[in-house]
Amino acid sequence: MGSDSFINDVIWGLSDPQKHLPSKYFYDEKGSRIFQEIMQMEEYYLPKCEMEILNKQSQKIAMEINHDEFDIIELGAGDGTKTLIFLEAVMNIGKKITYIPMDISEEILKVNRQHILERLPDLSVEVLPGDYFSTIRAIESRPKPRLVMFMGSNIGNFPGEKAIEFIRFVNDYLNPGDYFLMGVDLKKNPHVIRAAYNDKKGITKKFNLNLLERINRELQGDFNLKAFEHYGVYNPLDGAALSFLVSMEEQDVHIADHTFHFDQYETIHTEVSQKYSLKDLDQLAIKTGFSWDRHFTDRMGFYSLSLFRK
Ligand code: AVI
Repeated sequence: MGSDSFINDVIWGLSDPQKHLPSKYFYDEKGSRIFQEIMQMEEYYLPKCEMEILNKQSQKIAMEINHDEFDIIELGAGDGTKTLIFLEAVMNIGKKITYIPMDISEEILKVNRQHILERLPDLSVEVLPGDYFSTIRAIESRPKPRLVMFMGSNIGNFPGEKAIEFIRFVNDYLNPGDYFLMGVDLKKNPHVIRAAYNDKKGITKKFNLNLLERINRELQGDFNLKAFEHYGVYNPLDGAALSFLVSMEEQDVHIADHTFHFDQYETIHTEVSQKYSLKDLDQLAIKTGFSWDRHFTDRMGFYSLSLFRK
């Protein structure tokens, strides 16, 4: 089923007058490895900022949650390294919690569980593997109040109105008095944002090009990777960092039974990484059905952990 929708999405995206490919396909095994490299990059400030907020303000965030006992559901939890800091802070102020990490990868959830329990052996952890658009349904039958977490600035990869749709979708699974905590990259000096998506070592370029490589590998495409350049741009007018692959020559590319023509300098749009201001986030909270919000930022004001209450 997976590769079926991959081929359909690729054919659909490359048939559009402005060619595009969905960024979710970056993350095959190789792409996930390159993403780990991105997370270590000097220019890519996002993980460092999120970590700083978690280290310094987890207790403050935890104190805002008006429940003594609740479930913590994390969407796209990964290995839980960062969340551990938050969970520990919540437990340290005497709250009773169950942690429910959701992730597409069953493997990573095993690592997550082991990791968390080594440090917090008394915590109840119930992993839920699968696509969180489906696994989130499981929380409906749980009677306790809940906090849903969505970290890592992943909300930024939902283009335009899709971010609103997604948060509304999460909101539908919450009851009044439940919370949503989201990691968000903030609008800032445009040079800083631009550099984060145009690193000197070319790791982001490798990440972007891997999408074409993946099409070659899995869909028997014949992209000539040397004929494409990475182009990352940040537009301060709307706060969108956009990534493109630029065809440096006129060429035809074949995938399955299809031929796609590229003019010289024609682009494929591969990703949006939306940046928000704190005012944008207040608006977002209102638009998505929340009645209260608070922002916890790092000392540079680059990044926010934003807490919304329904
Ligand atoms: C996963 N996501 C939040 C990253 C971002 O910043 O949009 C993906 C990424 N793309 C290029 N560098 C990092």
